[in-house]
Amino acid sequence: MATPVRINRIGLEPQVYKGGKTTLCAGCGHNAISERIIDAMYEMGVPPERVIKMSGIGCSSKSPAYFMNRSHSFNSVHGRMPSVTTGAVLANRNLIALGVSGDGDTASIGVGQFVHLMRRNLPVIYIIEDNGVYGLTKGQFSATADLGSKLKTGVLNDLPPIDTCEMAITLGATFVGRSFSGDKKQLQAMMKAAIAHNGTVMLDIVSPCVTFNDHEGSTKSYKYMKDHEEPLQEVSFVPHFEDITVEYEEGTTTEVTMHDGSKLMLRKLEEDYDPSNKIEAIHRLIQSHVKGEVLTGVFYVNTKTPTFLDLLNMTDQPLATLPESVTRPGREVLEQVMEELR
Ligand SMILES: Cc1ncc(C[n+]2csc(CCOP(=O)(O)OP(=O)(O)O)c2C)c(N)n1
Ligand code: SF4
Ligand SMILES: [Mg+2]
Repeated sequence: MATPVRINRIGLEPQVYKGGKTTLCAGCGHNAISERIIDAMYEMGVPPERVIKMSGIGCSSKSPAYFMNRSHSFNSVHGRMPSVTTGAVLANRNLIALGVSGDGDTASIGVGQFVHLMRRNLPVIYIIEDNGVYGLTKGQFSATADLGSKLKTGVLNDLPPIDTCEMAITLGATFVGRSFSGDKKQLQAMMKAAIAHNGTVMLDIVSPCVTFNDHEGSTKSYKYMKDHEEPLQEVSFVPHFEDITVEYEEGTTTEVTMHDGSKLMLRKLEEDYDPSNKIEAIHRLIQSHVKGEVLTGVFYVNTKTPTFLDLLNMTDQPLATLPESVTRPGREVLEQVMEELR
């Protein structure tokens, strides 16, 4: 008997969400992240044609070629993905923007663009595939490399790192978390919640570079992450279209209702943590650096802040599909404007 074909809620097979064959190194964390994106998009039943895959330059920025072949894709200039994505989303608000960047692409050359994207609450899922090095240009330290981290050549990093999650929370991103490419369960749940969020999602995903930064002395290696990852919560996600009741002991779980009615369940592991409290989020991140831990989980969620599209009072119909008669002022209007300026 033939095996029944698995389809999602919009009738698509998992195969449809796949991309081209990866050309990244075998074992690169970025490949595992692509797999989680494929699974999350399939499980959430996202129409691939509505997704725009945006990226900059780097091994990480190449990875959109390895998932969701049927989606739109744009490989921008190094560090410039945020502005190109902003333009695309403003032109067509029906698109689901998924930006994939690297730690170099985001925290070095692209840091100015990153900062301004984070303060706008544009609906976008911004992923940093964070390996602490410039993988594509042969493993120089990036600005997220930890103080004292060692290169394969023995060179020590003598600068403190930029914590992109701290920055994103401070600046105004409304869904911020950190995960690890090797933590399948946590990453998968966070990715699905990211798809359900309406606003700026910033996920920093530690993603070891097996070729240049996976040795003893590196703080972005698989071994280091296995030894130092400190999950803040157990993250589960119940999509709005699945009628599942999750039973937890009273007081042990924080439930966040996402924009589409999905539920994000954050099961407390050690103490009370309120993901709507910005100050607490920053405090825990700073504390984790002092303790030498890599804190993972959902640090901050805010489903109330208006998005950039609301702020600009954009029309419900995407600008890109409005007829010229509506978007272009006629001669009379132009003459009136000229008259007013006289
Ligand atoms: C304007 C510009 N400057 C420098 C480069 C060289 N360059 C290419 S990729 C890269 C860094 C990539 O690092 P990261 O974003 O961390 O990606 P990874 O390869 O580690 O995934 C650099 C400096 C470039 N392509 N363009
Ligand atoms: S060089 Fe590093 S980041 Fe680039 S594909 Fe290889 S393992 Fe991945
Ligand atoms: Mg990198």
